[in-house]
Parts: sequence; C-alpha cells; structure tokens
Amino acid sequence: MKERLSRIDQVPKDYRPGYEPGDYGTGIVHLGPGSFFKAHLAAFTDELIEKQGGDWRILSVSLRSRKTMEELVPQNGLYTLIAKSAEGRHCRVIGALADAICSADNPEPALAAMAARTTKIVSLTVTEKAYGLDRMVTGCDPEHPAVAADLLNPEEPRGVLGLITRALKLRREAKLPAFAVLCCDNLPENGRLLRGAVIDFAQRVDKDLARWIAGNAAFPSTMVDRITPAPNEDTRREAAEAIGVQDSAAVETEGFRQWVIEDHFPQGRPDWDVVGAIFTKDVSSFETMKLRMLNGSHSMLAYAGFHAGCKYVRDVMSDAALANLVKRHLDAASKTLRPIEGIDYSEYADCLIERFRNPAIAHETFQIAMDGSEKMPQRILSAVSDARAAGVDIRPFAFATAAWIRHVSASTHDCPAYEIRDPKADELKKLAKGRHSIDIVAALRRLQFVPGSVRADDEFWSIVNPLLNDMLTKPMTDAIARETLQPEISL
Ligand code: CS2
Repeated sequence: MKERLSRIDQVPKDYRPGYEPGDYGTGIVHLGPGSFFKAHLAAFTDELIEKQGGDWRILSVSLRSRKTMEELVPQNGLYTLIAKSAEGRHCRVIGALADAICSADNPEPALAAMAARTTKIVSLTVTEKAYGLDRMVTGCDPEHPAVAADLLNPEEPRGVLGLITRALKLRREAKLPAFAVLCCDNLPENGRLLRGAVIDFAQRVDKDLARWIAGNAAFPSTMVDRITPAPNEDTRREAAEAIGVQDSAAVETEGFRQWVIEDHFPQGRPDWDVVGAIFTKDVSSFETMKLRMLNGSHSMLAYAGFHAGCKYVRDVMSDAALANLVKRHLDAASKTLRPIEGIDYSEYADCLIERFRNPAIAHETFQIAMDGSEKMPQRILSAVSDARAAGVDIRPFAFATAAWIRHVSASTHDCPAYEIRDPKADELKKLAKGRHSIDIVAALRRLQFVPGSVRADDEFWSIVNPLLNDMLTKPMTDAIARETLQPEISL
C-alpha cells in the first residue's frame, strides 16, 4: 500500500469525521502536539465540530522537533486515532488540525498565529519539564535553559514562557484582547502555576506588559486524562489496515477519557461539555485526585514494575504482588483527598485498576518512569503530609519514593544498564550512584523540589532508607515480595 492519507474522501465512511474540515476556521493554537494532545484535546474538538460546527480548528506548534510537522503536513493535518477498550477497537480520522508548524528555527509564524485576531485560546501539552516553572514561588525559573535564553532574547523566543509573553505583547500592541492560556499538563493547579510563571517572566522583560497580562489574560486550570502510549509501527500498521492508506501520524489510546476545565474564557470557548468535558469553578480537587491516584500509582508501579522486569503496565497488573501494591497505593492516596461531590474514590480506584489492566494498551513502564523529579512532588510527596493529617499509613508513599530513588541510582545490580530520562538525571545519578542508602536519603531529602514538610519528616525517610537499601542490594522482586507481607495488604 503506497498511497498516503491526505484527504478525508480516501477514508471509508465509518472512519471519517462527519464534517468537511476545510469548512471551519482556526481558533486555537496548540503548543506541544504530542500523542496525548492528539488523543485528547484534538479528539474532543473534532467531535465537537462534528456536532455543532465552529471555528475551533487547531494550529499545532512543535517547539523543538520537526517530526510532528513533517508527519502531519503531507497529510493535511489528518491522522487516525485508534481507541482500544474492553468493548473493542474504535478508529476515527481526526479533522480538527488545520495545520502544523515548528517554531524551533523561526518563531515568527507561531507568534503571528498566536497574535491573530481569530485566536481565542493557546493550549499546551509540553510536559512538566518544558515550562521552566519555579513552583516554590509560583514564578519562572530563570536558570531553566529555555527561560534563560528567552530572557536574553525575548523578541525571538523558543520556550513556552517566552512565546506566550511575546505573543501577548503583540496582541496588546495590536489592541486585541488577550487569549486564554489552557495548560493541559499534569501539574497541580496548572493554570495558576503557568499564570505565575508568565507574569514573572513578563515582569523581567516589560513591567507594563506584566500588569496587562495579569489584568487581561485568563489561565484556566484543567484536569486531563487519557492513557496514551507512545505510538509504534504496530499503531501505524493497524491504522493503515483500517483506513486503507498509509498514516505516519496515527496514534492509539484507551477508550476512557476525562477533562475537567475551569470555566474562565473571557473571549469565548468551544462547548467541549457537549462532548463530555466538565466545566466547573474549581478544578483543584479533581486535579489532586487524578495526580495522587492515577499518576501516583502509575509512578509507583512504573519504578517497581520496570525493575521487576515488567515492560508494560498490563504486565504489572497481572503480577499478583505488584497488583496488590497498586491497590494499596490507590487506597492510601484516596484517603489523603478531600471529598468531591458525586465522586466515590473506591469506584474511581476500581476504574483505574480496570484501565491499567487493559490488555490492548501497551503502555511502557519505562515511558512513565521518565522525568520523576518533575512528577514525584505532586504525585507522591505532596500526599505525605495530608496522609499524616488524616492518620493514614505513609508507608505506600515511602515505598514509591524508594522505588524512584532506586531507578535514578542507575544501579545495574539486578538488571541491564538503562537510560535515566530526567532533566535532573546528572545531578540525581551523582547523588545516588554507588552510595549507601543512608547517604543517598540524607542528600536527596534536601533537594529543592522536595516539599518542606516532607524534608523535615524524619519518620518518612526512616521508612524509605531500609526499603531503598534492599532495592539497591537485592532484586526488586524481593523488595516487592517482602512489601506485600506488610500487615495492611491482604493477598
Ligand atoms: C503517566 C501519564 O507518563 C506518565 O507519567 O502517568 O502520562 C498518564 O498516562 C496520563 O496522565 C493519563 O491521563
């Protein structure tokens, strides 16, 4: 099969979007068009346009790599989304992308699009590490490489904060209203964090602009959820078999999806609620639930599972001992949360277990293990003080922390050499490699990203230490087996 996807009339009727993509204009510029964006924001928007039209198609902007642009442009932005659940497989070609560009070599086209009158929303899925946030002060980190470069040269920005600030400046000069900035990364109160970082960045380059942004731009927070493994050759083959033409940009995902959005869009917004999103005043409880339950147990199972030889999350779930640790973690995490009206945390936990078990989803533990220094605070460490306040056992969080440190130690005592993918990989490796657990723990708890209350919690680290010692000297499977003998685990 040689022909490549580029027009919807090539696609069998069942898999086509029910609208003519060219009939609708662009209202959203999206930074960071990875697989998650293609399976989530773009999919919601596609279904919404099918239901009620609207000039809400999306221009995608890659910040670093040209790959996504090179895959999408020859296909006129079209790609296949394959959703796999217990009920079977559902394929659909998504028509919501109007175009794809890359701003790495030249930010002008991206800035022009962000500054266009028609752009109402700039959305982002760039991963936690790309922002350059200083979470302690809700500002920007001037030492983050992209932030540092953009502060030196704010007219030719390359990073997220630089691009948003510059585009808002252009809008202000053109007397256009500010766009809403919609952060869709797994960060707690992601809108508030990003707002603080953008305003701090702007203050360093133009104080008046910073004031204008503070008074005019909206930064709604969101909770986003859809498990989306990295696509591979099988994904592309499956897509081609379904639609009958080649598709280099196909992605696969699970059936489940959730999106809770703070309803603050002064320039208007798509009615994403028509296709299942929830608009609300306060997203933070949903965010904490998802970060601590889904993402927290994901991180724990990724570190423990990867070192126990489980390539995929589904393999972790078919190991009785590990599956029990996942259940223990979900239970402990749920008890650190404030109640949310209409949500039953034990039902949510059951649903997560089903999703993790999904045999059709090949989600690599190694993929989730990436960037732990950016993920551990909101997923695991922030739960510790709430667990204490609620009288909940802190051991599950200590176990997850030990497993993470074991991972960043790069120790090969029970596995072949592997890469540590983390913006702080060098610092963490230096701190953890070849040292005794007690020294590692002493150094690690002082790191800036560890919340103050956890740093000071001697008992917490006294649980981490022997667990880590075991994990660094014996096979991970032994540590897991011993952990399941803990009294609160019923096998
Ligand atoms: C995962 C998330 O890679 C990871 O760290 O925990 O990407 C997770 O799959 C999504 O947040 C699910 O919505």
